[in-house]
Amino acid sequence: MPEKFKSAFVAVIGRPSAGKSTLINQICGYKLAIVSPVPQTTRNIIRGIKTAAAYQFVFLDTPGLHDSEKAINLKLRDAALQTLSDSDLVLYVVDSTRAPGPEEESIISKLLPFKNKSFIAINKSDAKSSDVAGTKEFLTEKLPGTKQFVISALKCEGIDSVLQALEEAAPEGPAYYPEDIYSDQEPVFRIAEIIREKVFLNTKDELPHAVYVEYTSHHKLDDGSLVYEGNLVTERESQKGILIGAKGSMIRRIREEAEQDLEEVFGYPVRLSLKVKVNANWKKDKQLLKRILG
Ligand SMILES: Nc1nc2c(ncn2[C@@H]2O[C@H](COP(=O)(O)OP(=O)(O)OP(=O)(O)O)[C@@H](O)[C@H]2O)c(=O)[nH]1
Ligand SMILES: [Mg+2]
Repeated sequence: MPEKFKSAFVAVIGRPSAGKSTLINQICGYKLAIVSPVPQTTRNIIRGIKTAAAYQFVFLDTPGLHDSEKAINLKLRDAALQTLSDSDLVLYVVDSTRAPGPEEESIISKLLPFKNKSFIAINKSDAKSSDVAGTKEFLTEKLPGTKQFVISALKCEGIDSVLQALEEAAPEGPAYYPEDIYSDQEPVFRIAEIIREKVFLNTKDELPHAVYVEYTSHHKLDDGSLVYEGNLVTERESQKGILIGAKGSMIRRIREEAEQDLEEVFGYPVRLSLKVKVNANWKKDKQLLKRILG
């Protein structure tokens, strides 16, 4: 380990769909956090660990900040905001394809007390609809002096400069995790997340947000594969029907796509046994929310 090893917890915050999870996956080199075009894909603080010769960063992927008074959204927002004060550095990801509106201003007002440890990543510069100049102008006015970097998380462009700036700003400190570790997530949590990603990618309207994955059990088979049993819990009977699909086609697709990703993530086959259940009130059940959102 070099003499002046640096380490930092880095909170990654921004609006839903800004590209926070995509960025962390690219930096860490693994699919740690699930990604989908549906806003509010991330529901938990996901840690992604990046270790280099001279530093270790623990990135804290957060649920996108979204103004809504619903219990689940308030819990997601509280969790994301808590990471601002808990972390050494903050990386604020801004979507340059969306005109900055009141939601962006609301995030900036929460970021202001942490301005001195913050960096801005203006994301999606590769997209046709990206307005980097307009986004820069807005951010320069609202957060003068805060360093901005133009990146494309998707195309892996501009990320090295962000890492360099974070390294310069990071305090000296020890590695918190062994160097070959890139995630501290329990396998059953990662499995549930990848199943949830496939729900987000294959269903639309309100359905993705109506679903959570309830873990039941898992066991290893003699051939080295893992069997995971769980339920996809929805809020309504009609949603249950959509999730099952004609002759079970939807649930089969979700299962097969998830099994394919899981084998890549774990290096051994994961067989999923999934049922669909209805619990009309899961989003209002405080104890359940505490269990699944942490
Ligand atoms: N064109 C383009 N699309 C991107 C880029 N980064 C992310 N996306 C897309 O934007 C969508 C949202 O990405 P996520 O990484 O899930 O965004 P997030 O900020 O984690 O979203 P939440 O978890 O909902 O808060 C996905 O469809 C990504 O493929 C980028 O650099 N360029
Ligand atoms: Mg996310």
